[in-house]
Amino acid sequence: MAGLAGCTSLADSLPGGDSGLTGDPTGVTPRAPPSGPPDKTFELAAAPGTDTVGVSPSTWLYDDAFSGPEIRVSEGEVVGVSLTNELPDETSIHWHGLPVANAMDGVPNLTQAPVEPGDSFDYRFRADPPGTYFYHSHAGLQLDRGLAGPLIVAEDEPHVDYDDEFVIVLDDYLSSEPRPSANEAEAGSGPGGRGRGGGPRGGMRGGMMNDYRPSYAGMVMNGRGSGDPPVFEVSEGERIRLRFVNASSATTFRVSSGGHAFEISHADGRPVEPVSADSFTFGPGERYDAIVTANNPGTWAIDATPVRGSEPSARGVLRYAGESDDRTPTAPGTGSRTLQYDDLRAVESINGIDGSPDRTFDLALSQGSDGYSWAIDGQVFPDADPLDIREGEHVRIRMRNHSPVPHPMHLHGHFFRVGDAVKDTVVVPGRMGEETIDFKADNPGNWFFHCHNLYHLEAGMARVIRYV
Ligand SMILES: [Cu+2]
Repeated sequence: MAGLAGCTSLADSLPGGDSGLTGDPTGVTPRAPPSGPPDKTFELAAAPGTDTVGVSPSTWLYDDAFSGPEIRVSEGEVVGVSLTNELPDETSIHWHGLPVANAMDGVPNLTQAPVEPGDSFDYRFRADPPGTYFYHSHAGLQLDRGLAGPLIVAEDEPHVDYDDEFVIVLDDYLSSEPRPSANEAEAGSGPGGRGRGGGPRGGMRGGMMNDYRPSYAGMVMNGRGSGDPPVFEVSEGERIRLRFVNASSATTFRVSSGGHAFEISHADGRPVEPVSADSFTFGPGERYDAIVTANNPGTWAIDATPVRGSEPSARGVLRYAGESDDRTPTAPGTGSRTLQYDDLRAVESINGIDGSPDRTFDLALSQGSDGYSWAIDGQVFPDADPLDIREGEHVRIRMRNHSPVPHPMHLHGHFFRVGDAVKDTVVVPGRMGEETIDFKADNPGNWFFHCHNLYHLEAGMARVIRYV
């Protein structure tokens, strides 16, 4: 049996105890989902998969597609998605980055009851603001089985010009069942360990910290390994918008393209002043949109290289019309300009989240004292206090990372300011790295705030942000 500790134990930590689902334990009334018939409807079936790059019996997919089918809607539309659970476990869907009404946020036992095997659930939300998002299961380690897909909310009036676009979903791929890192403490004897290559990197043996990361079978771009890369065909003179999604569970990628610089136009879906970079790195849950100007004919590789893993890069091919399809793509050079958060300037107003905050949390990110759990300010979820805020407040969270590994911290239900950018996921670098986020408390409810490294989340690196 797969461990779903984060799922089954979550309710215990909630205000109101086991019954603390979408109820109203603090007297705060969450926003209602949009009423009336949806402008667009989609159906997604979550089921064990057959159509994958690998041969894993533990791959679970939406509509048997890896990545899941693209959901594309227009800005402002009311979207209905009917999820049918054909899995042997309970599940849910989270609309990562989109500030939906609390009851639609898809965190089992926090914002909804889990969707039981054989059951279905109708999600409804307004597609606003526009941007590059993704959807994924928020139950246990299901994301690492392949339950994720892109969600694109098209702008009415983009702030950058382009002729065509491609969505590029990056993922890490397991050939066996994902296991919680806690099992690593038992010398690989846990369930689901069959057939796994390698082992824990680190662990407490020898005094090393447990920097658990699974041994992935490979990295994929749009569900395809580097031996069979997706091809993005372009014509000379075009400007191409590439929507990059890091849908992985535990991989930070460095992304670059042969022969072309990126003009970064959006961070986590939100428009930024276009800024040029040869490469960018992004952690699990982050997205960047990049414009590429097709002014260098040929066949070029777009490579996404794991920053901390040893797996081969995921690869795509940028091919100009008329180029032979048997030409080997030219790999990226070692460009010098890597995007930094400080390069990002939000196009939108940051009114309400500039100036001094009404409330500040100082949170240390660290390894738990037992050597495998992960803590926020010394507390390991679900044995962790909620962070209480009030509607209308400007809330600041200062994070300091006392561990050597990066933590991609994600806030549900809200965008936040980081530097001069607006995002929903921020990587706090290891070795005393710091990041500060500011957000306006404008979406009442109980919201998850957690590390988007799935194995850190599962090992306790989460809190509930609670409106009181
Ligand atoms: Cu983490």
